[in-house]
Amino acid sequence: MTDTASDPYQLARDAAAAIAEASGAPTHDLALVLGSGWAGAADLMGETIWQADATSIPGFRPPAVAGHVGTLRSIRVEGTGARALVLGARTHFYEGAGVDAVVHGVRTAAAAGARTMVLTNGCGGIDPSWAPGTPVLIRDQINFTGATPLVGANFVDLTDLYTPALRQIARDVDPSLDEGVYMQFSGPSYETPAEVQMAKAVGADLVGMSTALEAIAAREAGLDVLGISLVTNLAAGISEQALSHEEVLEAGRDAGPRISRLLAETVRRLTDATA
Ligand code: 8IG
Repeated sequence: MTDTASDPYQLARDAAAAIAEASGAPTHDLALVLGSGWAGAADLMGETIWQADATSIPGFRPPAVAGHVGTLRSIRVEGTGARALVLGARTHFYEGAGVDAVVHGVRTAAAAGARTMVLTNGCGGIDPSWAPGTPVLIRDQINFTGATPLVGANFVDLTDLYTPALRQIARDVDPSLDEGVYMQFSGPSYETPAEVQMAKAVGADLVGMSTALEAIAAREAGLDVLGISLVTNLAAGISEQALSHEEVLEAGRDAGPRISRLLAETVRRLTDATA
């Protein structure tokens, strides 16, 4: 099947070719998705060689959420010279565009040559010791969407979905980083307090509306995956406070300097290790 309209992998190859052409970089070494609160975090990584509105590249949809910036960037990583493809926004499952649209950025990164996918997000925290603004490394995940990007008898092994060696690099950069299990809900409502208690009972530490489907697609494509969540709010019922999108944006702004340094230094070290 080579028909772009019906083959999401071909659409990703078309997108990668368009990025190569527009950016002047025939391949990229790694890619990052910047989630809620992470928009400024790529600025310290290196020099932006190219940037464009994502909608100028095949298969990318305009962002649906305030605070998500739909920009694609090609960055030359400071110190290592590796090229990083930065996806400044994601398509969420709750937009109803289907799982292929959700994982298009990941498949495009793989088609562009990336070996490593860094997935970031803003999420709710279940551990009350994680104040809003705390970054947490994703150790494992629970895909609670009822969906998957995989089709057919494609039995992808997810035992070490979040590559242990990459987590170690992030912890070397920031030894105070905790790790947790991320549970992807469909959204777009936040959880009820009862759902948060269910998530806790099945082993989740973080609740959100992204990342898990993307991580599966990344692993299908053979990429190493690093996931970092920014706890922007305590999950519903964990604190007295009701949840608001403003709270989420504010926590991201306040955490900016710390997570920017964490991301930039982690990317520098992991491109040092793989270059
Ligand atoms: I930012 O508390 C953010 N995204 N499901 N729950 C879910 N998604 C989120 C939350 C949250 N906070």
